[in-house]
Amino acid sequence: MQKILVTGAAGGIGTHLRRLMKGVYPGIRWSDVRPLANLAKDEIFMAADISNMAEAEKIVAGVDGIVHLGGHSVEGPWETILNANIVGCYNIFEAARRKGVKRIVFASSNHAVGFYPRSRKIGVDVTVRPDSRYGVSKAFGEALGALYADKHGLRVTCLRIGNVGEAPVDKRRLAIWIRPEDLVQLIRIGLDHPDVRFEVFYGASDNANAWWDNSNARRFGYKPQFKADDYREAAMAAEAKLAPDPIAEKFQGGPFCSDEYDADKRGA
Ligand code: 15L
Repeated sequence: MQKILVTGAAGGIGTHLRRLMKGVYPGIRWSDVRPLANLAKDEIFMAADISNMAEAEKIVAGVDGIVHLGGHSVEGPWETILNANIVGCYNIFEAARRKGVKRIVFASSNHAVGFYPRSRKIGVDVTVRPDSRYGVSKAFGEALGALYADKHGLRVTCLRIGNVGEAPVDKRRLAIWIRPEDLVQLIRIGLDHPDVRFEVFYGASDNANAWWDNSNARRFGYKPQFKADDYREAAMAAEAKLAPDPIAEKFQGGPFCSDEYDADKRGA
């Protein structure tokens, strides 16, 4: 892979990538609707609102691969999710097809499958069980990825990302945490591995309490370097300070599941 575009570059994950992917690919094009903090002289930035197709086409033109992080990264009102994550995601895939882009790595989320119980270990072949409008938008992005791979031959990797950070911050994150360095490893598999057609990987480090079977990523050579268990004590101390939330504690998506939850009022 030569020329790479990263959307959503001003966000948390984008900020990690600016540090960790510097020099890995020549002349990475960073894009966001917001300006980038501390733009270095050797960084290339193009502002774009990807809910506008013309702007999406402009940033996509001339690249070989895209890391699509752009969009709203948590639950939000339907209008917000619709524009940023449904229309915006469609525009990126469609612009990529029109402009002859070869690969897309799509930042999906654990919230596409958040309503699986924590008691169940899931692989990448399960039916989606979104826990929020945000999770639905990530399931939509995965479906778009499959369509553009099967019908148009784009090579697509969907990363169901857990929680990205330097350390897991509570009990749930002990299961789903990923260090930015391990995420970069997954992204590079999506951009470079010759056998990728359409793949789903879990974005998690080597976590002892994982709820996900990530053997598909390992089949492509993923070797996570970090373990959530190394931070267990601090994470459990932080957990002890949280208010009890039985619905969040039952399901993998945690507070995304208990937020607006009223199934019990309908006898479920
Ligand atoms: C996500 O998908 C969000 O983007 C991130 O902000 C976290 O909330 C994460 O999931 C999580 O589940 O912890």
